[in-house]
Amino acid sequence: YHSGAIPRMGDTADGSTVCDFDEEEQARGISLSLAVASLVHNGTKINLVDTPGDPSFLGEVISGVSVTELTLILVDAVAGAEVGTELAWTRIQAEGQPVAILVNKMDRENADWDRALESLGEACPGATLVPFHLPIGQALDFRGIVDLAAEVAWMGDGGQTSELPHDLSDEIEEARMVLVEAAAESDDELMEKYLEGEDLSAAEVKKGLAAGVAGGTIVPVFVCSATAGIGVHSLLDRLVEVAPGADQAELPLVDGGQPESGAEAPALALTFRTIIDRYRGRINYVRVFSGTLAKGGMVKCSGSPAAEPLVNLHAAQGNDLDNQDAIGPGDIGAVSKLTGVQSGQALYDADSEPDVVLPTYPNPLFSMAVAPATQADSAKLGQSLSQVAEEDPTLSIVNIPETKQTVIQGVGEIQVDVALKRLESGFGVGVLASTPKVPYMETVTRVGQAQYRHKKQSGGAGQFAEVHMRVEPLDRGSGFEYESEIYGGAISSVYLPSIEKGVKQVMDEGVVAGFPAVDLKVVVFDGKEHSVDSKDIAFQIAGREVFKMAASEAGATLLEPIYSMDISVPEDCMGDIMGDLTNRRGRVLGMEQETNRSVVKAEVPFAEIMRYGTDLRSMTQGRGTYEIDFLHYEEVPKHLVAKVIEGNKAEEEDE
Ligand SMILES: Nc1nc2c(ncn2[C@@H]2O[C@H](COP(=O)(O)OP(=O)(O)O)[C@@H](O)[C@H]2O)c(=O)[nH]1
Ligand SMILES: [Mg+2]
Repeated sequence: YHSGAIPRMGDTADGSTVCDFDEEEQARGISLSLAVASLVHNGTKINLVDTPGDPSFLGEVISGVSVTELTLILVDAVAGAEVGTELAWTRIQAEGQPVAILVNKMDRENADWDRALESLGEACPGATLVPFHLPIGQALDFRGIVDLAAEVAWMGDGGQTSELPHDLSDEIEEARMVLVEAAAESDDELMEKYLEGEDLSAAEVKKGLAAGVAGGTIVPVFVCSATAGIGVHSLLDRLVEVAPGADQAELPLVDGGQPESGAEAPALALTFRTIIDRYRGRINYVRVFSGTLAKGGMVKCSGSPAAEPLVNLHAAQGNDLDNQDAIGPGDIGAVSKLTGVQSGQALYDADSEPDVVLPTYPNPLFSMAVAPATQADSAKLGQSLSQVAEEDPTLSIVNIPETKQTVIQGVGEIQVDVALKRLESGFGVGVLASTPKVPYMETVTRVGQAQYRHKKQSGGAGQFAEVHMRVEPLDRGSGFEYESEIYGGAISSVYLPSIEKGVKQVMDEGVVAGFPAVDLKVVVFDGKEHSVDSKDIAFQIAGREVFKMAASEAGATLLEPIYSMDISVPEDCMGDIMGDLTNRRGRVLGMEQETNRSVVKAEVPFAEIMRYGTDLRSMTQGRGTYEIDFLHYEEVPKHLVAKVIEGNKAEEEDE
């Protein structure tokens, strides 16, 4: 608004802001997905990608970082740096992107610049925080700002600079020295000049600051009141000067090279947000890295091999799309009606085949089992679920064969909750959501054998089959093997597949607690048949029964999935985390120190970490993060098997 890009300042209170246009966002009053807006300042176009703050939406932050040159972290001047600030800083650091910080809401009662700066120092370890602004007055008395690089003051929301306030001259001089020194330190030549006592010119200071910001050695701190419009103009002035330009953006190739750059190079873009709109169809937001996406051109996408024409290109301002003919290098826009293109994929000229490094999203941490609320919902559920998931690279829908459940997986609870709400509001599908079952499997632990005779002679045609069977354990991941050791024709070979069929039926249903059996070998070593009464069905039944008995003799038990975990917490939480991991039957493999955080590596049964996010939040006041990755299956400890069987029985009775 202050840049003139939109005629009226939106308000979250009435849902009129540009970037929170979704119904659910307006209802909750928070951003739930990333949004795009742009403005032109001093002849430079600035594309803004606004991301949600809740940790559930980490995927949106990763998408945003992948298409921008700098991250601006906003901090409330009253609260100072919060848990989210620290998490954002750590994350963006890891992504290797330049950061600037904006202390906003300086007009609010109890806003405090010094306190905010101090808290930022703690939340952003390792950051060289360099104030680019000083506030003039604060809280209810906040009247303007000093722009230290330009050495001017801006009073109120006026569009005019004014002289530096005399009563702040000491503070200004001190802060200016820090700024100039930071500029000098970013450039050897400037440093030499500075050490020789020479004054740096305005252009030199600017050059040094830009180098420091791009290299991540300077984290500029600005102050403003967005609603009152104080400090905004100067913030844009400085960003245009010191933020890396779009021409500095890099989209590296897998082989370590760089794609050709410039407007004439083959088009190469990254998609970073997909919306499937009821009226407008599929919309993909894209950032062009090199070349030009032009209307009528043919493009391919890293996710699907077929070339498609670019039919509709748009400039995007929040939810509003304006048609345009091309999106040039460095710019952000939207493409509609591309089938099969999702966020986090490369979009490129159909004649080229660049193998670019795509953003990597975290593995799912939170999941819910979903089932249709009614028969009518059941028909629509599958398709609407996959549409909801297609909009978000960190949401996925999986059918878990072990539990026969459909599960929606994401990063956090709010994210999954919002997705389920969308099913109701956007697609009119009612769903029942529940905590998913653990996908246990079953196996045997030793060699066991049994024999079974199936005989039916009452009325009509009789049935006869006798099978002697041995069951042996196999290595994890081997699956199922079936063999015959019948010599001399005790059972005709035509009946061997019948027995196998019977065995497989039981393996699907399990013999311990209803989970599929794996990693075992079945050997038929003897049996009997009858010339008239033996038939396929008789051997299937005998196969089923003898397998149940032999598997039980072979010490049938449960297998559970084990995940590797990387848990990052503030040092002072380590004790609690380690104790808690022990309670969860976790094996701690190691511990690493990263600045003021500790990273624990452990292997933990999935059953124990299904809601780890909630517990970690309370153990660390929200300051912990974790990642998980499926490792393998292991036997459930003997003393817990009965508990799982009980639990599963109870659930089945409920259903
Ligand atoms: N007093 C004051 N309120 C502000 C300022 N900037 C934003 N707000 C209010 O803070 C609330 C949250 O703003 P929003 O832009 O949704 O923040 P987000 O959660 O970071 O996206 C809204 O009610 C805004 O009106 C400011 O500079 N001063
Ligand atoms: Mg927002």
